[in-house]
Order: sequence, then C-alpha cells, then structure tokens
Amino acid sequence: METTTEDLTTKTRKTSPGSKGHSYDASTIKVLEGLEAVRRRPAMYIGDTSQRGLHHLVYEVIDNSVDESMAGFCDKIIVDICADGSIKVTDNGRGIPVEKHPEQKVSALQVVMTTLHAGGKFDHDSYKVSGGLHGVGVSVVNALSEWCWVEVHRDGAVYRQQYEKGKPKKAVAKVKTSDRTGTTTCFYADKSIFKSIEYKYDIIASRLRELAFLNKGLEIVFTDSRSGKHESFLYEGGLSSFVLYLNENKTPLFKKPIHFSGTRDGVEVEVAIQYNDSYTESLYSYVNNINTIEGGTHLTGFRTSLTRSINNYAFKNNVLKKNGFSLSGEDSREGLTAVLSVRVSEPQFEGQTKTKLGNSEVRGIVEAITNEHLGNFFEENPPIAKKIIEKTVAAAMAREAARKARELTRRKTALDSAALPGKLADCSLREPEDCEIYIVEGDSAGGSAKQARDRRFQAILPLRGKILNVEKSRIDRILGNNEIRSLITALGCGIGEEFNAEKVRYHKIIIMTDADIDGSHIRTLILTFFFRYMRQLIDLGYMYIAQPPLYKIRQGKKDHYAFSDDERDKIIKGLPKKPVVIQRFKGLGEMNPDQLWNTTMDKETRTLLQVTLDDGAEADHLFSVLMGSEIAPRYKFIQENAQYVRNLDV
Ligand code: 0RA
Repeated sequence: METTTEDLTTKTRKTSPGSKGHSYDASTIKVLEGLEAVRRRPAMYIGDTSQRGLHHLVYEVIDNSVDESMAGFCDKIIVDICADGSIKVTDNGRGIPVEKHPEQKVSALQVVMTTLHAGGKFDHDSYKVSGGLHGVGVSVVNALSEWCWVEVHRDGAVYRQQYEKGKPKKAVAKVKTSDRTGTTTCFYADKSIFKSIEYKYDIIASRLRELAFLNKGLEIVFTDSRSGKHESFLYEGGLSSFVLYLNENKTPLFKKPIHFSGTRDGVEVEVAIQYNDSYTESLYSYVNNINTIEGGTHLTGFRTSLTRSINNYAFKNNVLKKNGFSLSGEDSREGLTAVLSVRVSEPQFEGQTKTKLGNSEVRGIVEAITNEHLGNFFEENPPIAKKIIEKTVAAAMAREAARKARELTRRKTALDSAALPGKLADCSLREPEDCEIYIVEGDSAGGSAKQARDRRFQAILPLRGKILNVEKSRIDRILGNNEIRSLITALGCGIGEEFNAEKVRYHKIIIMTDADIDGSHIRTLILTFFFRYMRQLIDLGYMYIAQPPLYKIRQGKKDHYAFSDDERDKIIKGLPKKPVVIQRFKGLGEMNPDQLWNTTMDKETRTLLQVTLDDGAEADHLFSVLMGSEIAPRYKFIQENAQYVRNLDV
C-alpha cells in the first residue's frame, strides 16, 4: 500500500525480464506482483513464518484435495514428507483443469498456481471459506516455496509445470499418457522465508486424522520418508469414530454414539454424541472442516437444543417434577463428548482468531435439526435416555454442592484481602503484565525458588506432592482440594461460572517441576487442570513450562548446564581434555538457589516453553489418555511417546 503499483511493476520487470521462452504480457505481470506481495508479507497470508505458518502450507495444499473429495470426486489423498524436506500431496480427483484460461490466455493450471484467489470457474464452488487463514489458495504456497511442481492426470494425459518462488519455469507441458485422473503437488518451502522448514510428524498426522474423521470414507495415507513412519486414516464411521476416539480411555454410558445429520437451506449439519462417566465436557465444533475454537452460532444452536431436549424428555417422564428443578446447560454437558460439523457455503468468521461462526441463520438450523433427531432418539431408546437423564440430574445436584464450595472460597477471599494462600510468596509489583508466578512442586524446591527469585516480579507457589487428578473428579471435589484452592486463590481469576481471565494476577504462569517421570506426571496433572478449567489462560498465551537442567558439568571452576543427554555430550566434546565432573540433578531441590536462578529463573538466560494448543481435540484425547482411569493405554502412550511427554508442549 505504501509502494505504488508503478514501482512494483518496474521491480517485477527488472527481476523477470521477458527472457528466452517467456512472454510476459500485462496479465502475467499482475500475477507476479501478487506473488511478490505474498513473499514480502507472508504473515498476512499464512499467519506467521514460524512452525505454525510452515504447517499451514501443508494444510492449504491438502484442503484443495479435501474440497475435491467434498465435491464427491476424490476418495484418496496421499501425503508424503519427502526425504529432501519437500511435501508431496496426491489425490485421485478430477485433476485441476488444464485448458487455456479465457482471459489470462494461459493454462488454467498456471492461473490456479500463480494467481491470488484464482476464484471463479476454477475454484471448487462448494464450500469456500471467507475468513481465517484457510482458503488463501495454493498460489500462496507456491509463492513461498523455493521450488514447486504440479502434475495433473486428466483426459488421458499427464500435464506438468514447475515453478521457482512461484514463477513458472515454462508453460504447462503434456509429458506422457495416463489412465487415471488426479493432482499431485510437491513443494519445497523457502528457507529464506521460514524460520525452519522442519515438519513435525505429529502435527500433520493429527490434522490428517481430524480430516479423515470429518470426511467419512476419505482415505488419507501419510508417510514420513525421513523416518519411514507411516499411517493411514480412513473412518467409515466419520464423526462417530471421532467421538469414540475422544472417549478411547473413558467409560461410555452407552456403546454406540448417537449420530445424525440433516440439511436445511443449504446448510449441512452432522452431529455425534456419546456420554461417559467423567465430569468433563469435550465438545468440538467445525465449519467446513475448520475447528471453530471460539464457537459461534452453530455451537449455540446445538447447546440450546441439547439442554432443551434433555429437559423435555425428563419432564415428560416425570423425573424433574419429582426433584423440582430443571437442568442447566452445564448439567446437560457433564461427561458429554460430542462433535458438531456444519457445512456452510458462505461462512462469516469472526473473533480474535477468526474461528467463530457469525452466520445468524445457522443457529436456528442446527437447533431445529438437533431438536428433531434427539427428540426422536430419546423416544425410541428409553434405556439410553434414562442413563443420560440420571447423569445430568446427578450433575445438577453436584452443581449445587459446588456452588456452596465456591461461595466458601469466594467469601474467604472477599472478607480478607490478604486471604492469598499462606504458602504463596507474592511479588511486589501489581500489574499482571509485569508479574510471573512459578508453580513449584514440593516445599523444598519451593524454598529454593523463594530464595532465588527476583521478588519484585516473581511470585512462588509451592504445591505439595501430587495434586488431584481432575479427570477423575467432579468440580465439587476439585474445589475441596487444598492445593487447587491455593492455586485458584493465588491466580485471582475465579473458576467455573465465575472465571474471568481479566482478573488473573500474573500474565506468566510457569510450571516448574523436576525433570523426571514424577515431575512430568505432576506437570501433566497441573496442565490438565488448566486445560479443563482455565483453558482461556492457555489460549491467551499465559502458560509456560520451566526448563530446569538435567546435568551440571564442572571443569575446573567453571560450570556448564545441559538440558538433555545430547546437550551434555556436546558440551563435553567441546571442552578441553581436562577431567570433568558430571552431576545429574535428580530434582529441583538438589539445586542451590544460585543454580536455580542461573539456569531456570533468570529472564536473561532461562528457556521457557510456552504451552500452546493448536489442536484442542488432539490435546483432549492426549489428556484423557494420560490421566484417565485405564492404565493400559496410558502405559502404551508413554512408551510410544516418551519424548513427546517430556516436552509436552501441546
Ligand atoms: C476446479 C474444477 C475442477 C477440479 C478442480 C478445481 C480441482 C482442484 C484441485 C486441487 C487439488 N486437487 C484438485 N482437484 C480438482 C474440475 C473441473 C472438471 O473436471 O469439470
């Protein structure tokens, strides 16, 4: 905007003179300007150029194949992280059209690959996304790639084009014959744009799994050629399979998820529901395959209808008359695991992260479809309806008990403003932006941390031993737990219906536990609590994990600290061949305050892992596997993911 179009044109001409074999007419130059803009300001198109943005490229390419599948022409997608660090996506759809584009006078394929929002005739007209980062188009991926090639199988032939930084190297060429249809896109992200181009297997795998759940019958094959890892996702059960996956380690109240779908005024609605005997709610909503983290009209419609349907059935069957009350929304969602997926042709995305559906008409549509199907289901399945009613009535009773417990915590706080927990060593500054709280495992480590800290801005809250496993307790018991009560009071933001993120007293909440199995267990317990009851603090980026060192390597009078076995070996290699003394820290308590300060608490030298949550459903599954009641899957998980558990930055 600050540069004029003329400048850009000149620049484009300079960098791409109409050299041999190229004939850049006016429209081509316009195209190149677009791609230059993407390269100049990548974050405008893909959010950022860190790990998140990098993976966004992969999603963008896959989304196009998924669109082709949603249009009914593709049932298999193959995704490969190639050994050279490129990404290759193949589908068996109709293939991107290759004929000459009427206006641009080049192959439609080239238009799709090099024009921002190619739009119109060559877009999938089914469910285009108007907000967020999705749907920016494959040309953005192309522009941000060192190189890229596309092959289209169509009309008995293979058509191919290659690009560098988004610019075609030659015209689209017919290279051989073919007896199938489909599209393959392969791109190598530009190292000069991204901080790193190292893809994370788990991040891509969980998005592919999610897409396979959301698109029943679509097979997605994933291979990581760097490691040889391989997985295939295909769910004939669709959302039912998704719900069963989320409930994998829980005890369901009935075996088969309630699953229904319906379409009205072009809005497609699909829902799967299963209750379990836990006390938490796992409700995930999607619009056009995008996880609507901030909810929106579709979610509101679903919630309203769920509460109403359960109340109606309970009233009709005289359950509530006896008890003399009605069930709240929260009651109706205790132990609920559900996935809501809607398809809307022109979604309006709102909210901070553009993941909140704004279309007002969708609310009533979801409500009506849910009313109809749930009402019928309850009438036709009285034993299941009864189980759900019993569960929600029990929740209502507990809600009353919890209200009393909460009141107790609140009254204490209100009456005595110094009612901060006795164990808390608070900081002297008062602005939450300036303040940090270390949640420290154990009194002895807490003692060291209190001595080590900078008391102006660092508060210390020691928690004794294991805190309650919130996956296995209802809110009234959770609030009865002393450690958790201290935590809630220290944070100052309340909990449950009274939770208010604006009141939190610290904008850095740092979990500091031992670097061993016990420590990681405690850290997971604390994280689970935040995930289930103060999720917004995670979303706001306030949650961190401290990284205490594992080893001290002493040579002469100089100490070096290592945070992993690898690092220890590297440090030792880099030292002169004089004798070294290696100490393995078994716990934070073994470090003296100076060491703790230098390695873990000093802003200048410490490393904090920020807890981020890109994939709520995946994290939900992870937490319930880690913390749920069944031992076998947890053990299996820890065996398979020892590394991941240690760096639990989900
Ligand atoms: C527009 C029209 C047609 C296909 C596609 C787009 C298409 C795009 C992509 C991107 C990745 N895979 C894709 N597969 C298909 C079909 C036009 C026709 O055959 O009538």
